[in-house]
Formats: sequence, structure tokens, C-alpha cells
Amino acid sequence: MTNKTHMTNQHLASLFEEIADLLELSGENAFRIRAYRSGASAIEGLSQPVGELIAQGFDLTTVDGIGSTLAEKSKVAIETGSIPALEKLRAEVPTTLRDVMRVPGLGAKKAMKLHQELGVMDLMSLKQVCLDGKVAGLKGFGEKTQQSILQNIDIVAKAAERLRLDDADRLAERLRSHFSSCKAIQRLDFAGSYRRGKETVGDLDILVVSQSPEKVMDRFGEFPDISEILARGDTKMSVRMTGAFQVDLRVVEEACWGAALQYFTGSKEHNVHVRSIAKSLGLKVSEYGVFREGEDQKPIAGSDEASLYEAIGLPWIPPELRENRFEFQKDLAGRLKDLIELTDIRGDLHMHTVYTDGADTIEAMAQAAIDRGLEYIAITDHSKRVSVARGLDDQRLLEQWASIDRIGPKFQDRLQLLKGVECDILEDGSLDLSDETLAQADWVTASVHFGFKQSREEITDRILGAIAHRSVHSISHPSGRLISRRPAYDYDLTAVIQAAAEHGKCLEINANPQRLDLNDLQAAAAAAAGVMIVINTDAHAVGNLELMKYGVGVARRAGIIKKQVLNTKTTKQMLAWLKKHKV
Ligand code: DGT
Ligand code: CA
Ligand code: CA
Ligand code: ZN
Repeated sequence: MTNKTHMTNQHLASLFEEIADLLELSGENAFRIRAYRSGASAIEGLSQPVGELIAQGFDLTTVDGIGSTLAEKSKVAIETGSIPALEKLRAEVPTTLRDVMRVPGLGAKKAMKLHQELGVMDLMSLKQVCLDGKVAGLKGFGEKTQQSILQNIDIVAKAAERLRLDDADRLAERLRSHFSSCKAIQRLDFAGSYRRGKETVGDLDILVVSQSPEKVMDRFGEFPDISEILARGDTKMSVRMTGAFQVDLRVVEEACWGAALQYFTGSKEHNVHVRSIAKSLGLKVSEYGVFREGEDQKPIAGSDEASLYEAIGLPWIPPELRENRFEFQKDLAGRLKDLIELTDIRGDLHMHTVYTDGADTIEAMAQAAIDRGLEYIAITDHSKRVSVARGLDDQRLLEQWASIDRIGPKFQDRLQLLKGVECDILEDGSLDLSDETLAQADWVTASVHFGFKQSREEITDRILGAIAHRSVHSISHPSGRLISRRPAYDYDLTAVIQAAAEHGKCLEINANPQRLDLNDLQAAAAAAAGVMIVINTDAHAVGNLELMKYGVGVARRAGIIKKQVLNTKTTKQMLAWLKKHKV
């Protein structure tokens, strides 16, 4: 028998967990439920895929926690991809009730009662019956329970939410320093979507090399933000943080480090493609290494990631590219050589000062830019339409530029200060400043901050008008979205990209982790159309200049190379570019 389904141990374990939950909801006896739960954690703790063990004729019942029933069901699952007993349970009990039973204070019995008496199916319908006041009237519940359910639903629902990349970054840094005192750890790194630099992260995946997994897990358990230990096996532990975010930790062997890091970095789609390339070469890639087909004992590569990719004829692929989008194209090696890096960035062309809603002066921003190794910056405060930020009218903007003319020489030889502005694209399609004023700027970036509810045609026309304006160099945060808070306005990005390409105008990747637009796929489309990309922090304080890395991350995920990014130019090249674009 072979593992045709390529089911991972994690997946098999999750099927047993689901059976256990559904049995609990059905009111089954505790003994049977516990058998499935301990089976699930036994399977997760195995150091080799169940499919392989079975193929080798290994007797699963010799593993602690796995009896003959579960061994049999494992075989069926590996062979067919499902378990009949689970299918039967799913037909009897809505599997979405599992979320309901996890609401603090409920549990299986109460969840089932809510289902039978009030037709509750999932968190949404639970919230509705609470809001309707129906739960309070139910025997054994009452007003107080109803109130606490309402509060707790939001916590459970939040568990389904993803963490923004910068928040994930802060958590990862705190975890790293928490683990730094653990002497049992030889090596530690983060994998998963966080390592790939996705704009939001579903959970954090930590990978560790250690001879004493228990000590590592003990230390993990001491992290102050943990609200619940979800699972702890021999080599794997999962916890929930307060605020519902999940963190997974896996301890692996030093010899498999590269293979494990590659596997758990994903993406799943990237890994599927990697395995298919391997297969065509008569090789097998798993989280334990690269093996010759049929020889499961000694890996031929996998102690580091580079050796794994090399074994299947590929250069090491940066994690940001591992989404099965561009990384398997023929010209990969050539592009990788020039893939944009943070150190390629020489300037920042979007930032605010105390003249509008920034926290720092022009001088402070300039000094901070020098400290970060930048060679030029454009000061781009808001125009008057942004009245909450005390946006500048023509008069005040000209005054600011006059002071930049005075300040500029102070930084000579260290930093080129450019006179810029972030000019609003008004609802009627006109620009917020006069043509005469705009013509005097070194750098003009135009943005939409208002009128998000306009029609697709209206918003598109506004942006197209700005792109065609002779003094405008760039469009900032072109989609207007705020991650997890506000969707993009409706506009025709393809038309915008085409117009930008025609007029030789830039489109921005806004590096603020709340924005990150253009996003990776949009930026890739723009660059492919020949549009010059500019990556800016939109800093509102000196500390924000460090956000540049997030914008560069988006560009890397888009496969963008150095020469496709305007602010990789040297000061001299930049001034020449600006001169060429001056009318
Ligand atoms: P997330 O957490 O939703 O932002 O996304 P990821 O990519 O971090 O996903 P996660 O945490 O479920 O798993 C981490 C990596 O582990 C994933 O990118 C690839 C690998 N992986 C996990 N489960 C499977 C699986 O069932 N099949 C394959 N091929 N890879 C898996
Ligand atoms: Ca993850
Ligand atoms: Ca995970
Ligand atoms: Zn701005």
C-alpha cells in the first residue's frame, strides 16, 4: 500500500480531533472521546509520516496512544483521504458546532442544547440568538450567561482573524528574546507565512533544533502572553496567546534543519510544486530531507535549504517568492541576482512633518534619514483638502519650500532634500493646488484621500487625470485600502497601470504595514507593464522611516528587481531623472 493521498501527520491528527469533538457533541462516552484525542496527539508526535510507517509494514498499535481501531482508521485515511466514521458523524452533527462548543463557558453539552432548542449552527447564528435575547430564556442559561457568551464570541471569532505583519513582527521579536536564555536551543527560526513576509499572518510557526525538546517546551510555556496550551507532544507544541492568536513550535533534528525549515516555510502550493519537480527527477522531498525514490533511510540533501533546492536543480529561492507564482519561471536565477533588497534603497519620497500631521521637523526627518543611510528624501506634506491634518494651501507650501531652500545647504554632501508635496486628487478630478505651484516642486505625488464611495468610473478618471497632469510624478497608496480595516476603493487598476506606463509616471508601494499598496500582485503587474515603482514609508515621525523594509518585502514578493524601483537610483541619477521629467 502506498500513501497516494500524501496526507501529513498533522492532517490525520486533525481528522481524529474532529471525530473526538463530534463524538463529544453527540454525547458519546468519555472513554471513546479520549481515545481519539490521545491518538491525535500521538500521531502529531511521530517523527516520520504515518504513510511511510505503514508502507514499511510498521505496526502502529505499538505506539503509545494508538489502539487497533485508530491504527485501522489511519490506514483507511492514508489510502482514501477520509474516514467513513467521520463522514457519518459530519452528516449527523454540524461540524461548525465545534466553534460553538469552544466559546468559553459553553462546552459540548450546552452547544448541543443551543443547537436543538434554538437552531444554533455556528458562531454567527449563536450571536444572533443572543442578540435576540432568546438564550436568556433557556433553562440553565439566563441573562448573565447570554451576556458573557456575547463577549466571548468575539474572542473566538478573533481567533479566525489574521495578525498584521508588523504585529506579528513584534510578537516574534518578543518570542525570540524569551527563548534567547534557553540553553537547550541550538537553533531557532520562524517559518510559515511570517517568514514569507505575507501582509497578514494566520499563525506563527517556530522551528527549533534541540537535544532536549522538553526543556524548550517548558520555556515556551513560560511565555507571559499565553492564555492556553492547545497541545503538547514529544516534538510539537501549540499555544494560544491572549487575544486568541496561535503559535506553533516544532523541535527538529539538526540534520533535517533545512528540509524542515523549507517545509514549514511553505507555501503549501510552493511545496507541492517542489515535490513534483523532485518526483520527475526520481527524488522525494519531505520535511526530513531529499531522498532517492525507494531509499527512505539516508537523505542526499536537506541539512540546509540551499542543498535541498540544489538537489532538485534550483537556486535557493528567497522565502518571499515561495507562493508558486513566479519562482519556477525559467529566468529565475537571473532575476534573483537583482531582486530588490533593503540595502538597494537610497531615498524616500513620501514623508510628513510638523507642517501638517507629522510629529517631527524637516531637520529631524533629514537627520533621521542620514542616520538610516539614505542619500535623498522628499518632504511631501498634505495639501489643504486634508483639513484634519492642516493640509497646506499654495501660500504655506511655498513658504515651506522656501525654508527647505534654507535648510538644504546644512545637509549638503550628506543628504539631498527635495521639495515635494502629497497633493490630493479632489472629488471633481482636479488637483488641490494650482498648476503654477505644482510646477515649482521637485517631486509631486498625488493621492486620493476622499470620495471613496464614488463610482468605479469616477475614481478611475480622477486618478487617470492626475497621472496625465504634467507636474505629477507618482500616485501614492494607489488603492486606498487599510489592511483588515478598510477595503480598497473601486477603481480600474489595469487602466491606471496602462496610463502610468504611457506617461512615464510612478506607482507607489506604500511601506506602511497598514497600507502596503500596491500589493504584491498589483506591483508585479505594474512592473511587468513597464511602470517605474517607488517604495516610500509615508513616515509621519522619524521612527517610521524604518518601515521601508515592509515595502521592500512587498516588492520582493512581486519579484521586482532593483532597476524597476525609482528610489534605488543614486542622487545624481535621481536628479537627472527629475530633470528629464520636468516640463
Ligand atoms: P498562515 O499561518 O495561514 O498565515 O499560513 P502558513 O503558510 O504559515 O500556513 P501554516 O501555518 O498552516 O503552515 C506552515 C507551513 O507548513 C505551510 O506554509 C506549508 C507547511 N504545511 C503545513 N501543513 C501542510 C500540509 O498539509 N501540506 C503541505 N504540503 N504543507 C503543509
Ligand atoms: Ca503560519
Ligand atoms: Ca501553523
Ligand atoms: Zn502621505
